[in-house]
Amino acid sequence: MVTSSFAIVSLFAVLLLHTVSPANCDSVNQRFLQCLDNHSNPSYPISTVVYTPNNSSYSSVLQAYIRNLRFNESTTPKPQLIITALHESHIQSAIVCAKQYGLEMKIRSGGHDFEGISYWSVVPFFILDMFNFRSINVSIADETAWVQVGATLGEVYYRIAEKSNTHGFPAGVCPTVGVGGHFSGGGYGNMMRKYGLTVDNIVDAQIIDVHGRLLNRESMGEDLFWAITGGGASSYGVVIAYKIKLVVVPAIVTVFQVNVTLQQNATNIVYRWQQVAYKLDEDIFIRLTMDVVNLSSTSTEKTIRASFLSLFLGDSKRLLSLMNQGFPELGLKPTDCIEMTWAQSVLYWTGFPIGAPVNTLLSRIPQLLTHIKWKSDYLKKPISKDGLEYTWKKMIQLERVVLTFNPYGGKMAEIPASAKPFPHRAGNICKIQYAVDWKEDGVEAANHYVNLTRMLYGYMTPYVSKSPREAFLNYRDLDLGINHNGHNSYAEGAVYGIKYFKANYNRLVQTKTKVDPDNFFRNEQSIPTLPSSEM
Ligand SMILES: Cc1cc2nc3c(=O)[nH]c(=O)nc-3n(C[C@H](O)[C@H](O)[C@H](O)COP(=O)(O)OP(=O)(O)OC[C@H]3O[C@@H](n4cnc5c(N)ncnc54)[C@H](O)[C@@H]3O)c2cc1C
Ligand SMILES: *[C@@H]1O[C@H](CO)[C@@H](O)[C@H](O)[C@H]1NC(C)=O
Ligand SMILES: *[C@@H]1O[C@H](CO)[C@@H](O)[C@H](O)[C@H]1NC(C)=O
Ligand SMILES: *[C@@H]1O[C@H](CO)[C@@H](O)[C@H](O)[C@H]1NC(C)=O
Ligand SMILES: *[C@@H]1O[C@H](CO)[C@@H](O)[C@H](O)[C@H]1NC(C)=O
Ligand SMILES: *[C@@H]1O[C@H](CO)[C@@H](O)[C@H](O)[C@H]1NC(C)=O
Ligand SMILES: *[C@@H]1O[C@H](CO)[C@@H](O)[C@H](O)[C@H]1NC(C)=O
Ligand SMILES: *[C@@H]1O[C@H](CO)[C@@H](O)[C@H](O)[C@H]1NC(C)=O
Ligand SMILES: *[C@@H]1O[C@H](CO)[C@@H](O)[C@H](O)[C@H]1NC(C)=O
Ligand SMILES: CC(=O)N[C@H]1CO[C@H](CO)[C@@H](O)[C@@H]1O
Repeated sequence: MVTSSFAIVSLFAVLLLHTVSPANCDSVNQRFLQCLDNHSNPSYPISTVVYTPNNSSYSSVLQAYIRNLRFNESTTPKPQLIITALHESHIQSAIVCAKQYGLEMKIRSGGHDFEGISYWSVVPFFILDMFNFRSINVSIADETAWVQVGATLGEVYYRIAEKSNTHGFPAGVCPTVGVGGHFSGGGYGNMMRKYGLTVDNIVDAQIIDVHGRLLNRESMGEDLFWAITGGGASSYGVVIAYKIKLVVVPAIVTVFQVNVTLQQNATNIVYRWQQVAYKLDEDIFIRLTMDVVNLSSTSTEKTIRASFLSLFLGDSKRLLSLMNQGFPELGLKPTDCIEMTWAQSVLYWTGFPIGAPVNTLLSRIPQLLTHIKWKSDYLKKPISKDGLEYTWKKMIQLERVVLTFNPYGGKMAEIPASAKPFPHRAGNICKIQYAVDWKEDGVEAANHYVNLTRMLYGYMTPYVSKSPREAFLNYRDLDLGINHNGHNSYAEGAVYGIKYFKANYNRLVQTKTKVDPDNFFRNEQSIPTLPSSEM
């Protein structure tokens, strides 16, 4: 706590320093632009994709992929320029010139980073925006696909579903999330108990490294391939595309959502969920979300609503029989079960009405665009009924924080913790997430709501993983520690690195030191390099 509040205070100090020196930036900018031109491939002139604050489209290009309005404030530091790369040579020029002028490069694909670190920084920076790299080539014959980083998950799902109703891919549940950050940071979704994480289903990648070389899995080597499948690619290079292995899904899947309040025995059912959800047949995934609601439409008294949202890879008959055996306490009824295709289930899970056309997956308009703060935790032992009741009491006091448990077990528990940088495998009941969103702009509202997640996170301390208190990289959380000047030591990086990666942190640092010894690819929570004496 001491370290993180210090980090936050210092962050704002640095932020103030940098907002008052625009004159200097302009001349850097001119030379930087000239450098880009000098290194531009004449067949693909870079000037057509460079936006400075002078271009009338600069603000709309910047805002197009801001997916957390907490970082859409006038006080949010702005990039000196944005390069909306259309060709690999644009990426190579950006790297060469950023190295030459010491300008920090932020890489943005879908812009869903919870802390917005793909599009703002406390030091002078520019954005390499990858949204134009969005081609997807699906081969049902090979059961693989090449997917560029600027594609969204919804586009990936749609392109698969267009060719086959018995193939799918295990990635996140929100269709507008970008491939670049999601795939490089782990990626989980409602098929993880059957097929593992997104990164467990990636077979190749293309990356541009600090020397501007375009590498594939074979030429980058297994260490780097391992690092960019869960360790966050932004410490290592610019990923262009990933090759994924499709998975088999039934032509008909079943979904349900059952809600119960405290008055409807929620405490007992939630208690039971913790014991069974991670042990059920791996075709069943039941997400548990708890929020605070009014007791009734005529009462202002508060209660907790526990919502059980499920995807089952099979028909409703088999689901009902498995639930009767494994989790009868939920009381699932035939009328709760809805059969549909896998692609339709993606839309159902993200809140679209039943019957929404499948091409809704192609929409890049986020369903929820607001101010957000999320945090994560891991649960290793069931919380006692007393512990649950204490949690409900605290949630009702805070009112706005939504608590979600995503069950692990199944395939997740079979994959070794070192197979990928993501270490949270066997021994976890579920991942916990804390989420709050709000409508009001401004620092005051942000401080108020962000504090709510920190308070609940504090109350949950006795129940969750310890030493380290584990966290999920794709749920980026700057409260866990921050890299002020872009040059963390091994120990400073370990403050957040061990929470995200546990023992895998070491291999990430060693790989980083090998492929980017001068630490060009850096951000607020990047992997540090080792001094040469420690190699
Ligand atoms: C509404 C919402 C729902 C979510 N649901 C899920 C979910 O179901 N499952 C889950 O696992 N996660 C989920 N997430 C988290 C999400 O996976 C991460 O935020 C992810 O990093 C977003 O990827 P992006 O490309 O959209 O983000 P960006 O903000 O573009 O990038 C995130 C990070 O990756 C880096 N990066 C991006 N592209 C590249 C690249 N091409 N090369 C190198 N580095 C790159 C960025 O620099 C940044 O550090 C959700 C997030 C949101 C906001
Ligand atoms: C760009 O190239 C021109 C002509 O070769 C050279 O004079 C200039 O210094 C270069 N500028 C930068 C910023 O690289
Ligand atoms: C922006 O325009 C102003 C005046 O129109 C000019 O002085 C400045 O150099 C331009 N900056 C860039 C980065 O093009
Ligand atoms: C982001 O901020 C700009 C400038 O204040 C505003 O015009 C825009 O509407 C905001 N974006 C969203 C989605 O609210
Ligand atoms: C998909 O195929 C097209 C045409 O061959 C090619 O231009 C594109 O780069 C491919 N995309 C990926 C991600 O491999
Ligand atoms: C509540 O749950 C407990 C434990 O599962 C069960 O024994 C009890 O019968 C349930 N009560 C009601 C009213 O359903
Ligand atoms: C719940 O009650 C509050 C008053 O405490 C009221 O403002 C709010 O609109 C109610 N919410 C719903 C969903 O009815
Ligand atoms: C169940 O709870 C969820 C919140 O988790 C809510 O969105 C949904 O509308 C609820 N469903 C019903 C039928 O009340
Ligand atoms: C949240 O705000 C309250 C009231 O200002 C304060 O006492 C508390 O320390 C804050 N908690 C955290 C975790 O920041
Ligand atoms: C994309 C685009 O139109 N960029 C222009 C922005 O403005 C500079 C000059 O200031 C032009 O060179 C770019 O072509």
